[in-house]
Amino acid sequence: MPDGQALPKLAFIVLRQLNGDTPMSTTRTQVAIVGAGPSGLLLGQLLHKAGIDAIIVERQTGDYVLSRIRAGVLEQVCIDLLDEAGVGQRMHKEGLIHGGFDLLFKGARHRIDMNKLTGGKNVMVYGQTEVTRDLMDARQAAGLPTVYEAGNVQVHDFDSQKPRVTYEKNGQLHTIECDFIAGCDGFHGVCRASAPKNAIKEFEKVYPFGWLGVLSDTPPVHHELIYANSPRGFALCSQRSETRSRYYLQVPLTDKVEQWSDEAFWAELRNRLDPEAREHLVTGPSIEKSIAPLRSFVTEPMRFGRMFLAGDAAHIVPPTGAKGLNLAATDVKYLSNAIIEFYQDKTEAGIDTYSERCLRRIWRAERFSWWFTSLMHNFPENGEIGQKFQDAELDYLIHSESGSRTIAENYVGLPLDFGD
Ligand code: RFL
Ligand code: PHB
Repeated sequence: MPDGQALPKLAFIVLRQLNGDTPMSTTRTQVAIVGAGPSGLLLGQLLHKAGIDAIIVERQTGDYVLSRIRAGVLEQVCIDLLDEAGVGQRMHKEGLIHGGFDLLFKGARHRIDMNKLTGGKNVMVYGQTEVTRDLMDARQAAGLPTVYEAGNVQVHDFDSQKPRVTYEKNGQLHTIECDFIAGCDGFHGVCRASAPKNAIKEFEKVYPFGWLGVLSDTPPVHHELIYANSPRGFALCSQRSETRSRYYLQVPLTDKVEQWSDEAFWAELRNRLDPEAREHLVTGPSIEKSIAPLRSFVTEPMRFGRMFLAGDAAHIVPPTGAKGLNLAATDVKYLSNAIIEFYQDKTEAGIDTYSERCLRRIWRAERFSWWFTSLMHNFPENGEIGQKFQDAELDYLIHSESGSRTIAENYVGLPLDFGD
């Protein structure tokens, strides 16, 4: 045999296996969940509440998963689900209820009173990091299995009654035999990539800009969120608590985070705000800074035999309107209900309609996020007339009650039975 070091790692493992000296283990569970982001963890918790076993395999460490700063706004449907999963206590204590948000354009701010316009509905400002931490803590407290740092995760035989998930850890090859695979592994995951190419259709729009986000331990500039359309580009003033702010700026896709000093960020944010906000803005050192690309993306269908996709594994929305995590939560609700019905009521009805039910809700949220993104961002290719159209639409929205209600009811989230 040639020098083993010259062989690719995978081939080396295969050879060791053939020689019979690679340790292997096989475990059995009902549902193998790939990905320990909010979708995978929430699914695991809801299944556990119903007495269904699941193992989660995650390729990163728990700390890494918690270090990703993402969503900040939860819809009522998501809040209810976290309560149902038994992890809502801290969220109710620390989360901030918001009944409105501001639209800033042509240098002036206008409040959308979501609460009044939707008959009493609100959203909750509570970071995805905290949601994830609450779910992780609950999983650990219940002694439920999560495999972090699982390498080379692969899904097999999901077109049969006996699907399997394999992964490598500590030089060992592990197999999980299961009834179902839940692909909760995000946009870059392995599950969607493993679906047969002739059975999957993908719809995608990539936007010609990204969001530069800064997290800072400074009091928020305003008690509610401000979405700003300025000729210099979009800006968003969000928050995580009364002492922690989250701000975003529209930046060219070619920008690198290293090019943006804290000073440059604050100066540009100030430029995009109204005089009052500019005056109230408290700046400080960033504790996180990153650039996220924006895309609209949907996979159809979301079921492949006994493998289901949920959350960012199946769809991405641009973050304008804060729908991503909320959509992931409703996928998980439909999926957990379908799996619970399968075991408890011996029916496959929920499984058979999973994809269709999710996609109806997903396309509505995709449409809203695309529309809100198109309304609020600067598109130089549309010229001055593009800015004029945006200003006119914003002017209509804030002065027409039906216009304001349309944005409010989409922002708080359409009811689960909308259109049924
Ligand atoms: P995640 O969070 O990406 O988690 C997937 C997990 O799967 C793991 N993984 C694998 N594990 C094993 N084997 C493999 N081969 C694997 N490949 C991947 C990953 O390591 C990861 O841990 O998807 P999930 O759980 O579906 O959750 C979706 C949400 O994270 C996402 O939709 C939101 O963050 C989107 N989003 C927002 N959503 C909201 O509802 N409200 C908001 O205010 C909001 N703001 C945002 C956002 C997303 C943003 N970015 C950065 C894209 C703001 C931003 C800037
Ligand atoms: C956030 O706080 O991260 C956030 C809030 C609202 C959005 C997007 C992101 O629309």
